[in-house]
Amino acid sequence: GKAEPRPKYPRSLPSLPIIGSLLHLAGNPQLHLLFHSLQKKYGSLYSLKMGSHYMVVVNHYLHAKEVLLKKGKTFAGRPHTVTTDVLTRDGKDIAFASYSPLWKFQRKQVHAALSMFGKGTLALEKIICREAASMCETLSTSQDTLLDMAPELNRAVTNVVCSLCFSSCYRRGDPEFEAMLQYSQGIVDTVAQESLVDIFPWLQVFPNKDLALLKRCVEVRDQLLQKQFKEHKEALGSDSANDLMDALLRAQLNMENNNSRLAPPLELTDDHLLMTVGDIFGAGVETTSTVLKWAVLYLLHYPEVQRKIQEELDQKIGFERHPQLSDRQQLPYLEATISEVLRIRPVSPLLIPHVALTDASIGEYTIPKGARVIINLWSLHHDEKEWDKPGEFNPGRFLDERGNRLYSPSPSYLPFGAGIRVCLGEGLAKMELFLFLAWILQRFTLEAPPGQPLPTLEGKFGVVLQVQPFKVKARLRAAWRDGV
Ligand code: HEM
Ligand code: PLO
Repeated sequence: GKAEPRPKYPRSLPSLPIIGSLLHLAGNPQLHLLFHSLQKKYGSLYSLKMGSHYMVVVNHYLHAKEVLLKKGKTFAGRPHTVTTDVLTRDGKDIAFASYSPLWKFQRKQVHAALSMFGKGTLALEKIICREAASMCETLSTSQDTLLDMAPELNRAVTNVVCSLCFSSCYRRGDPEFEAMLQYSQGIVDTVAQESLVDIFPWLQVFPNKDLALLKRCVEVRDQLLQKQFKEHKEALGSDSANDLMDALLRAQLNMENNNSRLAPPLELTDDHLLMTVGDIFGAGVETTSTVLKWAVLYLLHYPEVQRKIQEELDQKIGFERHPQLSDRQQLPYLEATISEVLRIRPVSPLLIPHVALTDASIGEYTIPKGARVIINLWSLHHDEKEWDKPGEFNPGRFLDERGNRLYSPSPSYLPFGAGIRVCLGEGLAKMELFLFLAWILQRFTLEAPPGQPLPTLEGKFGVVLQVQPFKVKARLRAAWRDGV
């Protein structure tokens, strides 16, 4: 017969020490930027082979969509790594678990619970507004002083997911909340970093003290989860499920009863249940609070954007009532600003690595089974062919000439990923971002500390693209000053 055409593999980086030195130059390795810039030399799709791990880096939206959408199931695997295995008890969660029937079941349960407690009802809107009100109170008491908004933003979003997961919330200064802030920061600082070691093992950038810190933080988190688990299990009634923990406990019970009909049987163990809640809790807090911090920082850099949002708020809502979700349609400029923040500083600049579950291809290139596929969202969102001056913060690109909202001005925009691994919290996150920002900006004008250079817009690469700490002055706007 005819000879098979020879497989064509993505171009591979020949001289790894070059990257090593680039990383050293960068000091703090900003992998998304490095992978973005390597396109100049190696094209938009290239590979790195290090030790036993073959990795492919995707920088173009056509390839990204092929991986996530067209061949989503083929590329739905996740790698095991040392740190994520510590965090998730060897991948018993959703985000860091590879594709399996049980993973599918976990996703489905969470999806159902989130829509049940979320968009269908007004309950979630009420919770978010309660937290927005409390945050605005705190901001007005520390008016005109320089304030790090991070803990306040963090408490607000924490309480939203706390309500959702456990029907509980924290007051200011609650020691358990302080402990939570600490462990979560510890996890963000250490988890998924060793993937660097996988790529550049000679760098030894992952010292053991980081692993020890991660283990300590995970232990604190696990105690907190365990306590909620126990309380919910004891209180579980026969009819109503009040939160995600209840919903999963109920699913676990149903499963035990119905398993005889399922072949092969699935088992949602206590570990799976806890790690699933841990995922939603962790994702719920760290992603949304990070975006809020980026939004505030960009408003300091672009006061004219802040002014425009406030004009829109004043016109469409005024000062007699609070913003609500049904105002979203009426506030396209605020919505466009949120979209632009998610473009210019994607929370998850390299997504979570995908793994090819079978031999596959991307474009004309052969991808072997087991390859790790990194989607560089940063490259998609900063592609000069798709975005006019991608480095510039310009909410206007998400509006048409009449000021109407453009949902996606370019196909090269995927802040929440796509396909079977798409973010589970997109709806929730968008509600929170809209309401928190609308509440804050209706009442306050945010200003940078006077007489100092503006805080840096440079992110810190990690499992989320973090904002470096900065302070703001929240000034009560004129209409609110005479006591409302
Ligand atoms: C996964 C973005 C908020 C839960 C992801 C992924 C991205 C993302 C890019 C990875 C997709 C992939 O690997 O292909 C965001 C952004 C958020 C946000 C930009 C905020 C603006 C949330 C919230 C929750 C959440 C609030 C929880 C309620 C998850 C989960 C996954 C995920 C569970 C893993 C899905 C899987 O692997 O199957 N998110 N997310 N996210 N997100 Fe979000
Ligand atoms: C954040 C710190 C928490 O303590 C644990 C945690 C759980 C789920 C992770 C989240 C962290 C970071 C953001 C992640 C999320 C799952 C999906 C989300 C990775 C590590 C994104 C943006 O992909």
